[in-house]
Amino acid sequence: MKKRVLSGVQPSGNLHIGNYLGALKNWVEIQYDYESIFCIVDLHAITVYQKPEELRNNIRTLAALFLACGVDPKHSAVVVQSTVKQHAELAWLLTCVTPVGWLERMTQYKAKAALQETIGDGILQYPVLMAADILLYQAHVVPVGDDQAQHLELTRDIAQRFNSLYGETFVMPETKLPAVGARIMGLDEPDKKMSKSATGAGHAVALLDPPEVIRKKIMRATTDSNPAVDFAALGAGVRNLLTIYQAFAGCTDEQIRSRFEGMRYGDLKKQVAEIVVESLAPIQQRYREITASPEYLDAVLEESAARVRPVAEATVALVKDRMGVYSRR
Ligand code: AQP
Repeated sequence: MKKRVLSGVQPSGNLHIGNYLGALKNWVEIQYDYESIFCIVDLHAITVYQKPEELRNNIRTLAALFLACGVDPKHSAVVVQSTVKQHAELAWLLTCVTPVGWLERMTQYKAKAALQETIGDGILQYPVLMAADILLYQAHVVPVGDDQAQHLELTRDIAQRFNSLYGETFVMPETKLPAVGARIMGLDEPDKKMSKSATGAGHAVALLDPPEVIRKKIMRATTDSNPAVDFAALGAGVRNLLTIYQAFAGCTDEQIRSRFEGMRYGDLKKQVAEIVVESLAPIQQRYREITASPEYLDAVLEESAARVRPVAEATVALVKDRMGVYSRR
């Protein structure tokens, strides 16, 4: 039997090349080696206020983008988290075995909490819900960008704690990071990771940005005061541009060095912009085709949820039974 892979993205804004290189590209490459489940985690998105109409649209856009990037719905399930109610149910059951101190230590919690006037409980519970997503399907492998590595560590801790309290129940999931592109930085602020919720106009290249917008954003990317690429003294901005090129081109460190050593920053940026434009063009074309038939997207989402629901039901039934929570005999 094939092992299971699970990953997800929040419909919290425009999908950017960091999400693509850190997660989606990897999903597409490994999907046939596993039984694959890819989630649109809308219950995670609402841990920070989302305008309802925007959220509704973002969910559909994200589902279409999964398919446009190459997720094959005949093989891989594309699941909207809130349509399989066991995600929320298991999250509560796991909350009850999770020490609050573990959650308060999460760097993403600290960073997000610092931006809010009132800290919603959902922000604290975010990683428990993520643990529930993964453990619900007994996933063996979770391909993510490296900002999520700490949450994966926590998922294993929660699974281990549950297993030691109630007996062997959960599979221990492994984190799978991409070899290149695990952390793409903001184009305007190369010391911060590229993020959907950042507001700077030149921060991120969105997967649906038109070619002229992509070129403009990359040509304006922050570099440093050197005139040309020097591998002995790479600044964060230049390193980020080289990583973006390498991840899209799929070339080795050696090939990158021989192509770009000594190249003026303006020329480097032109080459990065062109490879991003070229790589995103087929995704954008497929996206237009997919969104031309909304019924197709609804059918994929409904069929995917129906396919995974029996696994989710079985896990929750097992967990409730292990914990002694009421279940009909
Ligand atoms: N900058 C990044 N580089 C590489 N991978 C990244 N990922 C996110 N940012 C980068 C990976 O993309 C997947 C989906 O991310 P998410 O939607 O769950 O949320 P996030 O990690 O919090 O990403 P964002 O874009 O920064 O969203 P907001 O601003 O809404 O919080 C994950 O696998 C993540 O690792």
